[in-house]
Amino acid sequence: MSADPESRSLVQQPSAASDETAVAPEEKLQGVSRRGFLRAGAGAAAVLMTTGPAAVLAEGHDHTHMAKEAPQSAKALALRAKAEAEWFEPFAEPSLMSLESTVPKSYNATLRVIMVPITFNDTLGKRTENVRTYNGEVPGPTFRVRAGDDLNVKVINDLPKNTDQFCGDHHTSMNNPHCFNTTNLHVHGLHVSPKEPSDNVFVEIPPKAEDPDHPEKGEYKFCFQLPLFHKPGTHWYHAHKHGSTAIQLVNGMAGALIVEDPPDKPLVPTPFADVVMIIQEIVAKAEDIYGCGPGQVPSVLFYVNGRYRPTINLIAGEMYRWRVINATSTPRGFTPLQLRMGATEYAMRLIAVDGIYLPSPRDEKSWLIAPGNRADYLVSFSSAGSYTLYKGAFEGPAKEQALAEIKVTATALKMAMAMAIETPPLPDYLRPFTDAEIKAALDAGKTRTVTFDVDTSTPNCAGRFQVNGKPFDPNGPAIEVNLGDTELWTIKNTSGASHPFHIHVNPFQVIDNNKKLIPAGERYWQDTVTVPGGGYVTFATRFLTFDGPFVLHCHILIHEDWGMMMKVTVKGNGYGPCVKVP
Ligand SMILES: [Cu+2]
Repeated sequence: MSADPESRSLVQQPSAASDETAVAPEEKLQGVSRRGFLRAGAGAAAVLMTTGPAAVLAEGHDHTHMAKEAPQSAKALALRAKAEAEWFEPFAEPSLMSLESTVPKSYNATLRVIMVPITFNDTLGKRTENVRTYNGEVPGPTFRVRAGDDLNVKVINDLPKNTDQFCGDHHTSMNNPHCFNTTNLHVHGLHVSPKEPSDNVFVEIPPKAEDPDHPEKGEYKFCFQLPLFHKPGTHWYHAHKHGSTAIQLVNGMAGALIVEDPPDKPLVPTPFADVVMIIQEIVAKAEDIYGCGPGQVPSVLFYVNGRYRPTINLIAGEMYRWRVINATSTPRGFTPLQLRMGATEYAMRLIAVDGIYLPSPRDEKSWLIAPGNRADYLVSFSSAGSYTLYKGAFEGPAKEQALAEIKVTATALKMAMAMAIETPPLPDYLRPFTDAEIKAALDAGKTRTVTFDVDTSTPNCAGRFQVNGKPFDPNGPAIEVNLGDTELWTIKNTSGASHPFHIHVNPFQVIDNNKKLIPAGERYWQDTVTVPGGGYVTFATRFLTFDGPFVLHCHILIHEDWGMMMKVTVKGNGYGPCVKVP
């Protein structure tokens, strides 16, 4: 959405002071200045926009179409009012994680994994189901940290004992979903060491209840030391224990992990509010997520921050940063994100993908956010109105669904903002690939092909989902690369449907998306890319900073649990876990 081209005033008006707005003072949290955020209910956090340089307004998008909307019939309005009364809740952000600090830039936090009853109110009716959560919340609380921070997270597994049939039989059960109450923690998008006790997804934390004499086995203390040069951005954390990843995610075990912009190089202009929006499907029972084959899984609804079609209240003329995280785990979760009023689609200004700023913002009416992906937008509405944020239809079971209602109110005080967007510069390790670097990698034979395969000859789904023709084997051969190398990888998808490829630790830039060459100026960084059925994606990547083993996998996490994952080992002398990286 763009501001009204007629309004070129850059004069700062006082914050629109409606009943729904409160100016939150700069909040001092453990010695680190942190901004206020949108809070439960309709409250809007407020940081007054700073006066930016005078700027030419961006092209307007379809706002003239608003006048063409046909008035809704009285019956339609009555039905909508009834639906709103029954389901629609106010928007709420996830809670903010409490970070305790004894030393500057070193924080301690606790994630307690517990089964709690959560009540859902949606088209399936009002019901209460027991789900696995972090700290009893769906989604989990939001972490906000900065480059150079040392984040220590203690995970306490207070889930009940494992009772599922394949738990405890590692030999035959590796790619059968198993041990639904054993967990671990992955920091998706962070450039940190993959070695224990950092971002190692081979860690297994059993429920404390399994060994009452040794409750310490049910606790694990992770440390995530962010390099001083770490990129800012929207990242996330979630459980990643092979065999239970998908069930724990669809229960709700995911949360935002925001690396804030450097204070000396902020996003300009400063958004009025900085809002986390986590898209989740919520399914309580394992049998409802791991049903093998069409028709064996129930239809699923999608939620934003644990709420069904929440209503987001915004003020016309203000600019909002939306940090959208796709935390879904099934083929239904592909989300082309769209903003509409009636049948009219509006472009939203995309500024970052997978947490990393784009070389220049782009206006997108429909942007595919696959399971695992993030997308950051700047949105500003020029006038009052009601809009709907949609998860558009994708392939097969990925049906269209309204995700949130957006109500924009105008105030007499607030003029639409003209703005030139300046994003913080990327750190050197994310400099774009030059043709020379790509050619050098080609000449040195630093190319590799990875295939995602679905072997339909298997009797059930366990082991059917494969990488390079084999289901996941943690003890099998790994893809080995050298620290410091640039490589060109082609990910081929031999199946008939799309799969989102994800790799840990280092992001990549796609240079060829299924025969569409991406020019240097349009490339951007990502850690998850959708590989179309029968197609391929070629990307360039650098293995930097950290050595050790990690994984690549399909981010449709039921596929990962069924075997679509492979180990990657970076050889060399990189920084170890929990070590300051200058
Ligand atoms: Cu997949």
